Amino acid sequence: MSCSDATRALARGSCPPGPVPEGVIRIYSMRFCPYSHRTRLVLRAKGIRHEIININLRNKPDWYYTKHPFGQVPVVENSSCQLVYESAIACEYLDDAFPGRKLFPYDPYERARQKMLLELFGKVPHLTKECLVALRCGRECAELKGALRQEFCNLEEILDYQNTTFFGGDRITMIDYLFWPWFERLDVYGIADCVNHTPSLRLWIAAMKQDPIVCALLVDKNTFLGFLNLYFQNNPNAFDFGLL
Ligand SMILES: N[C@@H](CCC(=O)N[C@@H](CS)C(=O)NCC(=O)O)C(=O)O
Repeated sequence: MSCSDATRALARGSCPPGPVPEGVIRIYSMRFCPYSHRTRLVLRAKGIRHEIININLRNKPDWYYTKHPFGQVPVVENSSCQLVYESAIACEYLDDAFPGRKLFPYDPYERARQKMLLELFGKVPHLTKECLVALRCGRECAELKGALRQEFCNLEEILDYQNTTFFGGDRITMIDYLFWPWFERLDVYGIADCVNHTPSLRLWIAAMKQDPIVCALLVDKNTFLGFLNLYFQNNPNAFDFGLL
């Protein structure tokens, strides 16, 4: 069993993996996917024994559609063949189903509040992706960046109002891990200046970078850029960039 993500992505024509061993959780993932990143952060934070199966999203194995109706990652599978998809739902499932540090608060109001924050965050994934695509295609993206800055201002207001380091209080909780993957990517996507006017959010980013779980999954910038270069050339080997 490996919890390293440095495995080649399975593509069309590959054999489906066997059953998930007892006591292990499997995640179908992609090394550079922010949604999978969320779920891998939670697996690590909770110390859950897991194996990672990477999927080639440009050349998906046919069998993968038996794991997810649209063939998206991440999907979590347990040894009873139960499948959970949608990253935020998979993260909540892992938090509920496994012992150890609880990432969502017990308090019903605080838990509801984290879910409201997740809704507030809702436009960020799409906007960051749109900015990336516009920049990579040489298109004007001032308007998109303006919209993203506005979303960041909303998050900044929350931090300022709460006067806490993290979104759930003074320690890292689920909501921070659910947000983090998009902030880790701002630099490689070429849009780090979108947080220039949100100092509290920048402090949060700095605090997140101190977290050992976040550090363990940080992707080296050149590897990420190498992936993006191949991805935007529609090269199906993009997903294995940086592997020997
Ligand atoms: N809402 C989903 C989004 C997952 C998603 O969009 N994953 C992307 C990779 S980053 C994917 O699987 N893309 C392949 C496809 O849509 O065919 C979640 O939160 O899990």
